[in-house]
Amino acid sequence: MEAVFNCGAYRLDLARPQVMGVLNLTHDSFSDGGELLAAAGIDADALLRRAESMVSAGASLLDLGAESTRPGARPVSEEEEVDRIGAALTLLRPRIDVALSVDSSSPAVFATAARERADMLNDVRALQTQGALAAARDTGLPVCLMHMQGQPGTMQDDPRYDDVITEVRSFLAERVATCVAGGLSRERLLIDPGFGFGKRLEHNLSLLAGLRQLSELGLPVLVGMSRKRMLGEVTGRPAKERVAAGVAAAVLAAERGAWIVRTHDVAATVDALALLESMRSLEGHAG
Ligand code: 7PJ
Repeated sequence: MEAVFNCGAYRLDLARPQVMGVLNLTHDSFSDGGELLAAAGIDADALLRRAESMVSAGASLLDLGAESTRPGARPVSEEEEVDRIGAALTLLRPRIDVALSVDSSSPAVFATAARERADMLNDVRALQTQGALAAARDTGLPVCLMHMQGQPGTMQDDPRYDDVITEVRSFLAERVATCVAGGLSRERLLIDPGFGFGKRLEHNLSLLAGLRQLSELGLPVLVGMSRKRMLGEVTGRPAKERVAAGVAAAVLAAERGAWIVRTHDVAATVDALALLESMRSLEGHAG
């Protein structure tokens, strides 16, 4: 029987890794800040072109984010976030035929996302913001719950763990239980260890190596390592030169059971995962 994940208007094949393209509607993202914004808001031409090229490169989801979580980033007001996400969905929804995800922690943004026919919510705060769990539940959409230690502005100051895998897994298990108790069914949930969110290199590498232990929670796993500092620490390269390391990270994660890989570099990631999948099909291996 084919296993599918119901993602808004889309049904995604759980037996094959999926690629999620990142569309940043922020001025100060470290990886591609400001490229999709104009003085008056979103740059519609640039955004549509980027989205279309990610879809033709094989992305099955696109993730729209308007809040920068980078330490030191200018805070974006909820109103600004609602406006940018609303405008982006109004532009993309009729023109882009893949699942559209919204990267936010805000109840008002969740409501806008559902109204503008987004397919998924992606919350780096795992629905811990006041009112977020109920607002997400009411959208009927699936939600990715991510682990973060601390808060974006200060999370990299001094991250500490006794056992990072056990702590991240327990946090996610607790959030899943709370969400299910709050009316979000398990079928709507995904989990993410949150690479780079309150983690040193050694923590990120332990999580990557031990990713299988997160799949044991029985929920689809999403990972995002694309262009992140952990790749810079390993290669010595600046953000835009981390594509090869990011692709390697995507393959290592998918081999360890990750289902969705969130990336800025869709074409290269899709090709690399195609190799993994062709090898697996020869082995008669699934998952
Ligand atoms: C992640 C995210 C991630 C999920 C960002 C960046 C920073 N959402 N949003 N997982 N990272 N679920 O793209 O480098 O790792 S923003």
